[in-house]
Amino acid sequence: MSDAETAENLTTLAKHLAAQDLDPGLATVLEGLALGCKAIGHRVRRARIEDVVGVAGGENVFGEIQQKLDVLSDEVLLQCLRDAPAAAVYASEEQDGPVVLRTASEGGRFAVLADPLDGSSNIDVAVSVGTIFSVLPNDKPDDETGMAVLQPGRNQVAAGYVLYGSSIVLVLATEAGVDMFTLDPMLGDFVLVLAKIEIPQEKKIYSINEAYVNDFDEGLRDYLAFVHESGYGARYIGSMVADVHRTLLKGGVFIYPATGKSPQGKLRLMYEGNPMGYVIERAGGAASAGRGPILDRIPSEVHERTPVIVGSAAEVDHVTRRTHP
Ligand code: AHM
Ligand code: MG
Repeated sequence: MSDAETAENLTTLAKHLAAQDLDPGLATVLEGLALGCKAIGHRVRRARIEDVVGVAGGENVFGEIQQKLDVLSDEVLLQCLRDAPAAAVYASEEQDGPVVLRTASEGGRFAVLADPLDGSSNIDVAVSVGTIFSVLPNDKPDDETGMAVLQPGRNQVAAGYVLYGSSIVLVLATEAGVDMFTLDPMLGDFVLVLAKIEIPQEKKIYSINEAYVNDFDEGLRDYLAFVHESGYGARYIGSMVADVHRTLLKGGVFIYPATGKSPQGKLRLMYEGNPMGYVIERAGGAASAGRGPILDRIPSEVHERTPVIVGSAAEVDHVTRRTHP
């Protein structure tokens, strides 16, 4: 079979979006994000090589390169969204505030939020990193301040992430469900590899930075005692996209809790908690901020943080039943 024939038999992201009968404007936004992530993936692959070139300039160059990669990833996404006719607003971890791309009268119908390169410090040791994105409807058509991004995660119309791991994987959640694509380096396209993903309802795996145990509240320490006594396995990569991706496919629970040092948690509600919460909920799992679902949190500012407990419904319940009885 020739390459061309093989390609015809593969479901690319574009083909998949068209088949889903998705809002065409939303499809252009998602395709813009996917294009940006291909470019980011290429840069991630070359990061160390560029670092070697950069070392000639001085000892701190690695740190600067990392920052450059964060900023570069942000710029790439922004550029791709400028070219997506329905993108209204872009907000990210790297921007001070929302960037207005176009108003509703100019066709701007969706707000996009992203963590352009989550876990970027892991690039140093060739550990997986990722891009996380969230898409909300532009519910403030006449507003030019970009405050359309301040909506609860429950309003998301799509969310997902791209994992730059041993392969480049796109997980996309929409109203229709959660699908997984792998970037085929030969075709240069994301191709569908797993449709309608459902997270296992339970699995004895917990994922938390347990080194902070002395900074955890009593309920969480009770939970850790429970898992230690109950035959659980521990997995913690320290790169949220990789930890959540494993949790989605294999089950278990990923926890980044509030701690004494970070009473609101470390992870950002709009760029990390909401999109990952949406993916996990659409796949049949649970996503808690401790006191209630992450997706129900009403944001008061774009960079705010949240505790994150996501994964198999039964495993999330084991945590929240002890931390918030
Ligand atoms: P970043 O946005 O600065 O990259 O930090 C987010 C990362 C997540 O990927 C990961 O889950 C978490 O930080 C790990 O934090 P810790 O080192 O405290 O366990
Ligand atoms: Mg991050």
